[in-house]
Amino acid sequence: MQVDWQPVKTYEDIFYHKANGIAKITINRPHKRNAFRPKTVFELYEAFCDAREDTSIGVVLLTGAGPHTDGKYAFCAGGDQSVRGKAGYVGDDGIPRLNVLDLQRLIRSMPKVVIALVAGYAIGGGHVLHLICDLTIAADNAIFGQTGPKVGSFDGGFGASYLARIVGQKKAREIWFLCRQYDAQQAMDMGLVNHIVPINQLEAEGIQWAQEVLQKSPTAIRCLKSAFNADCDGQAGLQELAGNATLLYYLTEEGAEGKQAFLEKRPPDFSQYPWLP
Ligand code: S0N
Repeated sequence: MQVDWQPVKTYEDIFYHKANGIAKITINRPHKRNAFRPKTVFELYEAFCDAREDTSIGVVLLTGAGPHTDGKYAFCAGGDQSVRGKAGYVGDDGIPRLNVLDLQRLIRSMPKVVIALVAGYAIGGGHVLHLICDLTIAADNAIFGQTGPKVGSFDGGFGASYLARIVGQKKAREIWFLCRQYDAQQAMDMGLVNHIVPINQLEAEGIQWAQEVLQKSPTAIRCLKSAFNADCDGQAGLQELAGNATLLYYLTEEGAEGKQAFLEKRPPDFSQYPWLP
């Protein structure tokens, strides 16, 4: 399945396209196995915000450009270690950051379905990025793993606790403590991946899944996503779920009566709305 991707904006570290209700965001640093620097993350954040705000978009595909000139593919190899300073990843402004955490929260909380299309390496912070996505489709050459304890870092947030929710405590500890790499089938067996396809079918499969989602009710999908999140995300998760309840209430005549009465400077009349059991 193919669509006619239209470029949205030109960036330095990513590509950003849209077509048929789908946004496609591609990390474009194949010479670094698509490792992210602060600029990459700022660009990703901007594109994801645009996709969230665009009411014609229901699904975002997140993927990595490739193959590199050496023939190898990567989804993302995590934080760019060559710009890692003493207190975080350092951008052109000289300020150390770990701004990927903002991106993780945006992907998780946006009321659209985000699908990771993983070809090649999803390693370190790149592995956490695919983990955060709602669904993951892997190419048959995909390789998954964490490297933190090997390279002097760790993600104790979603990268640890949400990973454990998905693969279980024992397996999550194995993944982090041993820093092994796992192939697509092993990742599938752990529940990290929804589907595996040959590399040349990865994007078409992603489009197919996106189109299936797009046939469904946007409100049902947004409430379900926030309900899944609420289970793990504490008060922030409840805030998301409750925000959707408020949205639905605004859409009722009962909710509108309160606002209308205030604007008309009269007492509200809720008498026609039953106290349902
Ligand atoms: C991906 C790997 C396994 C691929 O191996 P392969 O195929 O042998 O290729 P290489 O020759 O190693 O790499 C090709 C070129 O790409 C460069 N490169 C690859 N990865 C990175 C990277 N992460 N940073 C910078 N450059 C990278 C290589 O240097 C090489 O370049 P040339 O050709 O010029 O030599 C293998 O590359 C690999 O293991 N990469 C490193 C993976 C890694 O350790 N990533 C960092 C892990 N940590 C994070 O991501 C932390 C960030 C984070 O998200 C976070 C979040 C929340 C809280 C805390 C953190 C945190 O931990 O800080």
